[in-house]
Amino acid sequence: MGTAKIIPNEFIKTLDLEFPKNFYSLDPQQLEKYGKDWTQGFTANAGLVVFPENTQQVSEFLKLCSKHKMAVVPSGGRTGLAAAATAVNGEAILSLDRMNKISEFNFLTQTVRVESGVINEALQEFLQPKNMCWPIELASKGSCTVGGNLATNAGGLRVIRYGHAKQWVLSLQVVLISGEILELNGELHKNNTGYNFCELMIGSEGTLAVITAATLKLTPLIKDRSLFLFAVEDFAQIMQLLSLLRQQQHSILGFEVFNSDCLKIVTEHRSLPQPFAKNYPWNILVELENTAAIENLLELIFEQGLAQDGRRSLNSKEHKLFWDYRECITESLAALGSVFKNDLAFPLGKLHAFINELQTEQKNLYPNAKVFYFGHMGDGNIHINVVKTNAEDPKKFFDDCLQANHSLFSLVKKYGGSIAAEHGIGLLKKDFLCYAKTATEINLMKSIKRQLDPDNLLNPGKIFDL
Ligand code: 2HG
Ligand code: ZN
Repeated sequence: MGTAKIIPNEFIKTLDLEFPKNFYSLDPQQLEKYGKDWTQGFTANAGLVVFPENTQQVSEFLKLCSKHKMAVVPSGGRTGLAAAATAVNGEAILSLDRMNKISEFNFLTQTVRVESGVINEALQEFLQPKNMCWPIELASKGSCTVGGNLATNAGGLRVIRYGHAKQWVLSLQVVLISGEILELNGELHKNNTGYNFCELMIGSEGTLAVITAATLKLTPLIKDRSLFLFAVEDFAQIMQLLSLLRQQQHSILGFEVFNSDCLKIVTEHRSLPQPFAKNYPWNILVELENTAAIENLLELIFEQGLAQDGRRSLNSKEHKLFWDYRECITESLAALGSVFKNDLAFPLGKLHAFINELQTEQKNLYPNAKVFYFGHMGDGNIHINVVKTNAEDPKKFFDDCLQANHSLFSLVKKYGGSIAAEHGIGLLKKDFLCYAKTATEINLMKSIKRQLDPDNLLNPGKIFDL
């Protein structure tokens, strides 16, 4: 942990006098815990952490921060992988942990109102008995919060069917750095009245306002679903398989891909059985809606030579096992040692050529490290994790990977890709924003930021430096 910043006495005095007991903590363990997210390579250096219980307290606290020019890092479940929720300069952490109420569920409007500290999985558990869901499903669902999902415009395992978080929001409550509370969009499905501030806030990584509550759109839970696991020799088969499913008008709920190295580390880390008699370079997890229409899908796929092996999950135990192969990749990689994350997106037609070129280049880019390929490839999103076991100097490994980003992102640009598909920019990628946006676009983003946060107090240094 870095050296904690000295918080001005007057600031602390106001907290003691005007805020509830236990509103803040200066405890070094708490500062370490709340000072960073899951991103490796950054050291937590938080000045204090506050735990408001309602929007009014968030507003009062931001007013105080404005007055004292205290920088603030909004903080949800801290599962982010771009260091957008990491404090590196003695900022105040504004944790939304205590704002976790779910209310106003409504069948007529198919919406639910939540405070932003609600854990994603707690929301799904609340909705399940009603046969409804908020279809943003993430491997980190047990820890990530709805507020964090919205601040980062989270994607996850169901984007192929449902899109990103921003598509599932009707209205937002946000607090500006001035303390002003805004209710954005008034729960309207149709509201073409100029610029859409609700959309602007979603994915702004806590740099424009603090999201305190939202009215979320819901969709019926699909119960009639089938899960398949395929093994293929050649990446080309993956896209052919997806194409076949689409030609046959299957409703795809998930299309996840992971290479054999990922499968190996998950089966080892979690002591899981091997799914197939033999290992193949790529594995594909396919979830489809409607069991009746797919009785002979496996036969058809084998007949057309689109997979070397394949299984359909036959019961809930297998269903969980198949998903575990995919969902446990991140934790299994973390257990191996130092991990450097890349989260890239491509037009579907370009993904294969990009992977081919990267596989040829990877030894030069990442000497002495192992590269793991997995992701939501049905929507063009690939997570490329570079791993060094027992790195003697993790900082050097991290810096070398950052340096390699220049070559990697040039390649991403060549294939019309994005350097940040779903994890955002945060601290991790801000120096590479020019690979994603033009100078004009970056300047426009900066002018919006200055307008809403003139003193650069809300999550400063995230996405870009002002
Ligand atoms: C996932 O798809 C997450 O499981 C994490 O986005 C990806 O660990 C990663 O790189
Ligand atoms: Zn992902």
